[in-house]
Amino acid sequence: MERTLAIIKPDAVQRGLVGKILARLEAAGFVILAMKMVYLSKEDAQRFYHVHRERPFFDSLTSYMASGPAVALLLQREGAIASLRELMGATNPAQAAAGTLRHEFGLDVEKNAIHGSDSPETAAWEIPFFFSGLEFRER
Ligand code: IDP
Ligand code: MG
Repeated sequence: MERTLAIIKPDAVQRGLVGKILARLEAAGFVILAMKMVYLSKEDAQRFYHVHRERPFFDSLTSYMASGPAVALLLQREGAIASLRELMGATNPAQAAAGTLRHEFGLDVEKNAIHGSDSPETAAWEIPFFFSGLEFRER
């Protein structure tokens, strides 16, 4: 079993899509080990996305991630990291395959509804960014 970190991003929370996205994740076999609504500050968002600090979209991305509440999820499944990336679809919803979460729920390349860790190393850093060991147990 593998674990990954997902975030239902502020655009999706704001449009009332939390329940629909959770239903899609559960239907795809992900077990929710931990979940909470978070209000990232701009500084929190800058820390979370530090790998993108040189990108032209960094300032806009981090302002957007701090623009309203998001839902952080610790998900478990066999092959969770790759499976979630596949279910999410391409970064740009306009290029995401039909049936993917970003195709269905994303607005544009920035406001694309959901985040998912992109590798085991990233997941190992992103999971404790949001969740302490007191907040989940192996299942
Ligand atoms: P990913 O979320 O599919 O892994 P990354 O390239 O890691 O995509 O980018 C992180 C986030 O930054 C994206 O999910 C999206 O919200 C935002 N982003 C990526 N590329 C662009 C862009 O070209 N313009 C604006 N925002 C972008
Ligand atoms: Mg990424």
